[in-house]
Amino acid sequence: MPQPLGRKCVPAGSLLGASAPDRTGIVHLGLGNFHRAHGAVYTAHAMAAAGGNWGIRGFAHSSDRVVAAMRAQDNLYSVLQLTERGAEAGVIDVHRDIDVAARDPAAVVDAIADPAHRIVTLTVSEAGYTRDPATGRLALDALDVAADLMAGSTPRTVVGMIARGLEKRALSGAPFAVLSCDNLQSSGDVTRAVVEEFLQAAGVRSDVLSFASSSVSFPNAVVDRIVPGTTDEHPRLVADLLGVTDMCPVPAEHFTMWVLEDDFAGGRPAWDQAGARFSNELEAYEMVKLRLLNGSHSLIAYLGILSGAPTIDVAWRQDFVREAVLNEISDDYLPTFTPPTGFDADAYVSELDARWRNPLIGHATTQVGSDGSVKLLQRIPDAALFHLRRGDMPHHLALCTAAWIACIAPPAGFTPQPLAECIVEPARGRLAAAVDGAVTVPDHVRRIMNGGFFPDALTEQDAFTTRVADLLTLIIRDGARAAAADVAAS
Ligand code: CS2
Repeated sequence: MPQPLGRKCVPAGSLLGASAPDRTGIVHLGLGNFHRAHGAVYTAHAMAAAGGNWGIRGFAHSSDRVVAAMRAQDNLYSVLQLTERGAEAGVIDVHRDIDVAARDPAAVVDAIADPAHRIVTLTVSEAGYTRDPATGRLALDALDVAADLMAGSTPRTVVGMIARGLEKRALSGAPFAVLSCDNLQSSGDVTRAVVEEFLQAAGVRSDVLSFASSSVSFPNAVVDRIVPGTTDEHPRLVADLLGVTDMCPVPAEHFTMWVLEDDFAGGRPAWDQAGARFSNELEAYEMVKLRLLNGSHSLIAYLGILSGAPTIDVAWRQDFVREAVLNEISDDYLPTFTPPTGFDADAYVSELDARWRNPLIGHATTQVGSDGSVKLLQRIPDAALFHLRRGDMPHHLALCTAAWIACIAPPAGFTPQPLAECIVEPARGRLAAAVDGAVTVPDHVRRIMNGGFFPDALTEQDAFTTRVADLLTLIIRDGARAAAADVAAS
């Protein structure tokens, strides 16, 4: 019988990097699988290389599942690397206190205010930044943001917690960095903007605002590692590989990448000695990652869901999906940006091919397809506008938008594959309200495009809306494959 993983039972040679000291230096919000297979692993390796008091004070957003499982294992867990050559597992030991933010948001505020903590890292997903899709600014009208802005309230939103923590920390004046590890363009700049908008709307004292601008840094960063959800199979694999029972292992691919701006007001772990890259070409790396990987991922996911493919590798192995995605990369994405120095597009795309086809990952198309209303904002509008403003039509970006609508807000009379119901989409209700009473597919699409779900600059482009409506009509009438064929012939 395998023993439960815990401080007394760490299989010899299985520790990845170093154990963190008891003192915590990082507050992390979002204890999901991505953080546990990405930032936490870099931090463990950085401490093995160069030491430092960089234990992590972690907060899950609202679910107790991971926190309860990790606590029962002295905050340890394993990362299960799934490659085509087989699986490997290693143990991570960098989290010290862990909690659920929703249960005690004041504890998050206090942790951020504590001068011992010098970095706040975030994996809160695109939705966690509470931005208005039409303007990109903090959604001041959203109920949860408005509630957080009330004087004396305990903040519940991520932005509210960071802002109130920063306000309290201004008393000590201890500098720190807020590092977004989510798939956002200009992630640091965006995070600074929403936090400062919150502080201004909350009417904080001017010394808090000057503390924010002089002593708090918000480095931009690009993160990359495909990390699916944990299934019952993963603890079994860990038991086989390490001989211990781990109730919350994290499966992940072998590939991992982190590119950051070196702008940490309170210091940082030696992440560079753990494989992270510090670069001044952040925007170029962002374009590569958010467009070529994430943008393509969305198209694979929605075409996959519409054709009944449960996982990315199954979707990707369909010729019509591969053809659409490869053309999306070459025609719609690559022309829109200047890549980083030395970037080799062919090599990057063949690496993507190997990553997406890995059958052991089992990355659910519905996981990638979830939260499309916030994810697509990073993946479609700017690239689409690049072409539309030149009078060209980005057909594959229109296809991705149409496929998303077909899955999430299908016109009356069309029922997508049952998989579509497993997509988590916070805007589902608002989308349904927007299309209520639409009589034709073009009307349906127009109501979504003009309904505040996309930036105004894109919704002004009638030709794009028309192309999305045409493709949605084809999806409904003849299926996703036929719509992709129409795009291929355009
Ligand atoms: C995916 C990402 O779910 C999604 O939207 O595109 O989570 C993707 O797997 C990661 O960004 C890879 O680094």
